[in-house]
Order: sequence, then structure tokens, then C-alpha cells
Amino acid sequence: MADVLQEIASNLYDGEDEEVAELVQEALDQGMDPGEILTSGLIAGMDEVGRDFKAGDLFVPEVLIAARAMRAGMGVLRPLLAEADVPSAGKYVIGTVQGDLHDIGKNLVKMMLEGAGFQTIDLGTGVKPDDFVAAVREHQPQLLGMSALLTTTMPGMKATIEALEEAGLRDAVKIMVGGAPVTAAFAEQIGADAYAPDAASAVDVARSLAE
Ligand code: B1M
Repeated sequence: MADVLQEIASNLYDGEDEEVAELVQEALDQGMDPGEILTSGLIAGMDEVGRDFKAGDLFVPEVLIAARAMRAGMGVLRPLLAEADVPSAGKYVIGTVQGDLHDIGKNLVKMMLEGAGFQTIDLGTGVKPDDFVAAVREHQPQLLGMSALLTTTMPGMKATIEALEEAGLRDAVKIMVGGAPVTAAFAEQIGADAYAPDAASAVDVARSLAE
């Protein structure tokens, strides 16, 4: 890997947002391909963050700071990526289910997905089943992710899957669920395609579902 790409990855890991933006610009000035900078610089750094977060060596604040550095780098790269037509890893609609306002974990999942090259459409919190359905109809994503932090709002996931079935859209999208009270058994019981226990695993699961 070119030195500047390694530097982007390690500065991103350390959450150095200004340095990441500068290094991305430096890589562009050296004539590097925007897709290469994204994959071997920014995403490589975020993958490392994901691995260490999963292993318990990094914690939520560090991941959020790394995600901020990722966004700084993406700010420089995004217009060029759009021009270069670099393919996204997939389109991902995400939201916290109806009645639930917790969004820290959902935002972390979203940031990690963006770090892995997914294009995300964030519906926010308290998302009603019909709003998930409308977003699937409008954006035609490969993936739909639902987050719930309350045992009382978990049924909103099942209601959303049923609403997608009723709308004839269930097979158009792969569904991932997560959040502290959610389990793999629950995911299976409600007919979701996958469960991810944390933000780093969500990236691995999304990548395998999008294949
Ligand atoms: Co709330 N709250 N809260 N709360 N809150 C919990 C969840 C609770 C466990 C606290 C407790 O009692 N010990 C409890 C739920 C009990 C239960 O249902 N079993 C609870 C309660 C009861 C409530 C209220 C009802 C309190 C009240 O008003 N009486 C109320 C409900 C409001 C509502 O939603 N309608 C409420 C409100 C709030 C605040 C607004 C104050 C605030 C939320 C702020 C916000 O999100 N913007 C809040 C907070 C911060 C928490 C705790 C303390 C922390 C949650 C959090 O952000 N964790 C929480 C107790 C706790 O967990 N210690 C608690 C950090 C975050 C990174 O983890 O969200 O689990 P998490 O996300 C992880 C994974 O779960 C996974 O990846 C993330 C990163 O690794 N993940 C996914 C998450 N979504 C995923 C989606 C995926 C895949 C993985 O695919 C799509």
C-alpha cells in the first residue's frame, strides 16, 4: 500500500479528522484514483477500527471519533467518487423502529456501513412500518436495517416485515436487525434475514447479504 494510504488509514484510526482530509487531498494531488483512496485508505482504516471494536480494544467514543475522521475524508472524496462513478457496496435503508428513540447504536452501525462503502439512507428514529415500506419502494435498497433498544419496541420489527410482505416487497430486500435486546433467535423467529450483535459485525453481515 502506498505510504499516503497507510497514513490515511492510521490517522483515521486515531480519529484525526483534519489530517485525514489533508492526506486524502495529498493522495489526490499525487494522482491517485479516488476509489483506491476510499478502499485502501479510508475503508481500510475503518475496517481496523471495526476489528478492534469487536475485540473490545476500542470503545464507542473512539469509534465515533474515527467515524468523524471518515466523514472528513469522505467530504473531500465524495464529489470525485460521484464523478468517477465508483460503485457503492450497496444501498442500505436504516432506522430505529416505531416508539423507540434510541439512536446511538443505529448511528454507529450507519457510520460503520458508510465506512465500508455502503450508501445509507437514514430514516431516523420512531420509524413506522409503513415508512420503512415507503422507503424500500422509493430507494430500492439491497438491504434494510432495523434497530430496537426496548423490549417493548422489538415487535415493530416483525410488524415491518409483515408490512413489507403485504406490500409485495419482502423479497426485494434483505433485512438485518440489531440492538441490545435483539437476538439471533428473535431475528429468525420474525423472519429477518440476519442479526448483527454490534456495528462491526453489521458490516460483515451486510457485505455477505449484499453479495
Ligand atoms: Co434508554 N433504555 N430509555 N435512553 N437507554 C435503555 C435501552 C435501557 C436498557 C436502560 C435500562 O433500563 N437499563 C432501558 C430498556 C429496557 C428494556 O426495554 N429492556 C431503557 C429505557 C427503559 C428507556 C426509557 C423507556 C426510559 C424512560 O423514559 N422511562 C426511554 C425510552 C424512550 C424511547 O425510546 N421511547 C429511554 C430514553 C433514553 C434516552 C433518550 C435518555 C437515551 C437515548 C439517547 C439516544 O439514543 N439518542 C437513552 C440511553 C442512552 C440508554 C442507554 C443508557 C444506552 C443506550 C446506548 O446508546 N448504548 C441504555 C442502557 C444501556 O444500554 N446501558 C438504555 C450504546 C450503543 C452504542 O449501544 O444501542 O446497544 P446499542 O448499539 C449497539 C448494538 O446493540 C448494535 O450495534 C451497536 C454498536 O455496537 N446495534 C445494531 C444497534 N442497532 C443495530 C442495528 C443493526 C445491527 C446492530 O442492524 C440494523
